[in-house]
Amino acid sequence: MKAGSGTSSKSAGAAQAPKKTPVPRSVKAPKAAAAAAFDVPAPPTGLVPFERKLALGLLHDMLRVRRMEEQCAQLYGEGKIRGFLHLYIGEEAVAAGALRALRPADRIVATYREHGHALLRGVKMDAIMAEMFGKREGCSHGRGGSMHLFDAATNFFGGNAIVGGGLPLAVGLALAAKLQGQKSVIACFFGEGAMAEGAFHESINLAALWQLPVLFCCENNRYAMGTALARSESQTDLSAKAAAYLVEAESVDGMDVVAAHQVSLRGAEFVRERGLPMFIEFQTYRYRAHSMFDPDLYRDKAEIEAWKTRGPIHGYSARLKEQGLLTEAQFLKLDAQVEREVRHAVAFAEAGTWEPVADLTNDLCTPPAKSGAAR
Ligand SMILES: Cc1ncc(C[n+]2csc(CCOP(=O)(O)OP(=O)(O)O)c2C)c(N)n1
Ligand SMILES: [Mg+2]
Repeated sequence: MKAGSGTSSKSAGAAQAPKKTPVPRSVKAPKAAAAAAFDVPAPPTGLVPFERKLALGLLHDMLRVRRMEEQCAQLYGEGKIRGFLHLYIGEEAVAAGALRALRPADRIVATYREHGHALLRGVKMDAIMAEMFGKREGCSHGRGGSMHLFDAATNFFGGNAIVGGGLPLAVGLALAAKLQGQKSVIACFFGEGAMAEGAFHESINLAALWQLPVLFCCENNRYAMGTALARSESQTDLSAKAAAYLVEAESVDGMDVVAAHQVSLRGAEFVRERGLPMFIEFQTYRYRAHSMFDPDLYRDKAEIEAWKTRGPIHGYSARLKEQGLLTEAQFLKLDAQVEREVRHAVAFAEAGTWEPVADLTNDLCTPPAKSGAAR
């Protein structure tokens, strides 16, 4: 895995931001692509076995994440959001399926690709957008930016820029929950690239050894920056890798929100009731580049198009329509409602305030600088 870039939260400055590019509206089914050429499985089909409220709720969740992030990409091009920005576009079914399986007292730990997890956990879109802008009204008071969304009130423990960095935190939270006799689940989201890090092996080993309630949620989007899984790992069966630690492990189609939700319900119940860890591999795909700085030269554009045939939103909408749970008019209404929420969030962020220079040493672990003193 190539290290070194993609970790700093320093603002890059508007001058370095890429030129404004049109953001495609991407929930329509693409034309049939040569999916077979890239070994892309057929799109998920079949009955959506949920009652209508939940079925539409999952669609709403995915749309909120998609539209918010499309807007973020646009704002990045305009220089209003700066620094690093890692979009989750294409992977929404994972966060939507998993987060609806958790309870308010459960705790979530995520990566730098965490905007959707924060939103679906209950962090307000306004507060997320303000954080993206670096404004004081953001959920991390403008100090974190895209990679460090945090909200104690909803038990959302970040946002972590270090690959694998959330895993030991999740194990610590799980140990605390166990020692305090709480029956909560600590859900930790991480990419398949993190499974090459020592932190993964140390964390899953301790969780298994000490019987800690961690739900390990691996979002296998097939690439760690520009490195395809098979180029860096001898064992590409991620469930087998986790199972080596004697942890219950499952792999699931992460482009299918139905499967993602069902496995997450099973996983959360297993962890909560048995007090043991469980590992889930969600097989997914990111449609956008790794980050806004990535020219995305390591994969064929046709591969991306082929994966779009499995798009989690249009595929699921089509299934809902077939079942009579959704009409096109209802879809458009829902989408318009989400658009309004996004517009409100942008206006909120625009109207937000910058932290005054005088406050810059607040919340630091060092004594405040005396004027003129060397630091
Ligand atoms: C410890 C560490 N090494 C390297 C990096 C640089 N880096 C940022 S993201 C990334 C790829 C991680 O891929 P994966 O875990 O699959 O998550 P994805 O980005 O695909 O969601 C790398 C290598 C980092 N942030 N932290
Ligand atoms: Mg990855």
